[in-house]
Amino acid sequence: MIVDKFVLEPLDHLLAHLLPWQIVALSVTATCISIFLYKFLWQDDSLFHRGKKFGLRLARKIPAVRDKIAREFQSSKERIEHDMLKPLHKDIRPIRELPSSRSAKDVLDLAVKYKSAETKEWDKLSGTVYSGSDDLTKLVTEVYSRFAWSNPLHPDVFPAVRQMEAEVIRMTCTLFNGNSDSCGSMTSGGTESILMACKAYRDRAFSLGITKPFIVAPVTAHAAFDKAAEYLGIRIKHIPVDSVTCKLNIRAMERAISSRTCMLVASAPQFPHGIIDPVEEVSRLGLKYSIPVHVDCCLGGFLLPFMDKAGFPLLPFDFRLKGVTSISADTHKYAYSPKGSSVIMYRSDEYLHHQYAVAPDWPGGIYASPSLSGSRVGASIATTWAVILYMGQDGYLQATREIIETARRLEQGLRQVEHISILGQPEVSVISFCSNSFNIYRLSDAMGKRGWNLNALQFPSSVHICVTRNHTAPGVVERFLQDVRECVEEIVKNPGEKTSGMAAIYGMAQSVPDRSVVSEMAWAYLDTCTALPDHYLVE
Ligand SMILES: *Cc1c(COP(=O)(O)O)cnc(C)c1O
Ligand SMILES: CC(=O)N[C@H]1CO[C@H](CO)[C@@H](O)[C@@H]1O
Repeated sequence: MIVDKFVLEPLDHLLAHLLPWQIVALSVTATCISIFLYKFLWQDDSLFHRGKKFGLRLARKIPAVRDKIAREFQSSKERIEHDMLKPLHKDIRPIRELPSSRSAKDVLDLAVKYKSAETKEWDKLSGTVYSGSDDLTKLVTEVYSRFAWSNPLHPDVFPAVRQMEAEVIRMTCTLFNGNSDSCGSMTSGGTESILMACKAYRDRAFSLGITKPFIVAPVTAHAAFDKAAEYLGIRIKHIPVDSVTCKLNIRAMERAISSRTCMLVASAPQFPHGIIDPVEEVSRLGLKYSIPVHVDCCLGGFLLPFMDKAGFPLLPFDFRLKGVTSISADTHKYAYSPKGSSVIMYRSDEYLHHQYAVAPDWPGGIYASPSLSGSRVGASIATTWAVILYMGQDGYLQATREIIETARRLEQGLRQVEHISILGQPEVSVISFCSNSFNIYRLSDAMGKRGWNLNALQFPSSVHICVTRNHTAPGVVERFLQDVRECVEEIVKNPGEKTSGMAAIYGMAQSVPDRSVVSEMAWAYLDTCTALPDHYLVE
């Protein structure tokens, strides 16, 4: 009745003088406008965000802004080139064309000459080389030489490598308390492992009728998740972490979940601050909403499973938690195998099957591959297998004990340095710190001049050191702390001094509101990585 009186009657009255074709035309136009508005307003990117991007794009057209960006860009580019394109050796000329053949001895001599330009101070690196001990180098190169030509794409030709991969996967699943249903693949590294998990969960979501799936991950989750989202054409929602503990805000994660969520992510530990997310609670969310949970144990891979026994008890983080459906663990970090090796594990093949890629109709044959690569480095599987057997339970336990003890000693020492504070309560091997008194990147620059290679972090400005086996040698922690104290003392004498080097680049990059400018600078960095300019080589 009410509808009749207040809606339909006035509408009739309004349209009474229109011709039928006009009513049809009006309806079509109104429908089109509604669809347009709906599409314009309801996008994955909020209206506010799109407006901001548009505003920043406009701002770049203003001559003063454009010139300032160009100047900053040029000076960053020069700084990057200056740092990276130093000549290796005064009589090494870059090779640009295929030379005529040389003897193996000549080539090896030249390789050794190239190598001599690289640092030998591995105990001054953050992460990067996780062991590098001479006994491992010997084992790895001997095993490599025997498997140099193997390719697990052909298990019929290379059954040994097939079995080695199966054994590495099984040993790793067992280490993470997977039962006999657990399964997985070896990949070329943490990034590929994460990419594969995201691919599996995206395709699982597709199979459930979710057309635009998205990942929900803490903002501190590794950038490999952003890369995966980019490659896979899906979206990622970043969840903030607590500003003091650096731990994932679980309530914010729950609020971000929707019917389109294809996976939840927890890190154990996360790369920036070495903090373990509340994996148990993420697992519970996964069970509550029937969403798969990936635990990124890339860094913690071969440390966390040994920490209880080493005397540093942890809450459960692995397949013991019912909601955890996959785990990535890098063998090329704390399992001490050479780079190019990681394991992605699943609770059952129900998930793994979504990772596989099969082209059943290819004229080249029925093509099936488990992960990103087609042909794979069999030797990398063999060396990983060899290193794992060589280390064994007791070897990893001992290494974990030494590394965590070293990290705790380093943390305690840093806590005593004035003007520096540690972020959160580091639980594993990474310790991040910042300063309220000065620009922390100046400290990493000053330490860099003394040969120490720290990782720069942002939002908030901080740096970290990732403790490896090499730091466990006597005196390394003491030398590090001594250098930190001296550098800090030097810096606070002049806290407002103009920055240079990394400090300047990071300081500037964080203050740029238009993040696409920062991306372009990163392209300049990547371009430099493969550059062979002449002018740097004539000294
Ligand atoms: C190292 C790391 C990764 C993956 O890195 P790769 O360089 O591809 O091996 C992922 N997550 C965390 C927490 C890491 O530390
Ligand atoms: C314990 C360990 O791995 N030590 C290594 C540290 O790095 C040097 C090279 O700088 C190796 O020779 C050591 O064996």
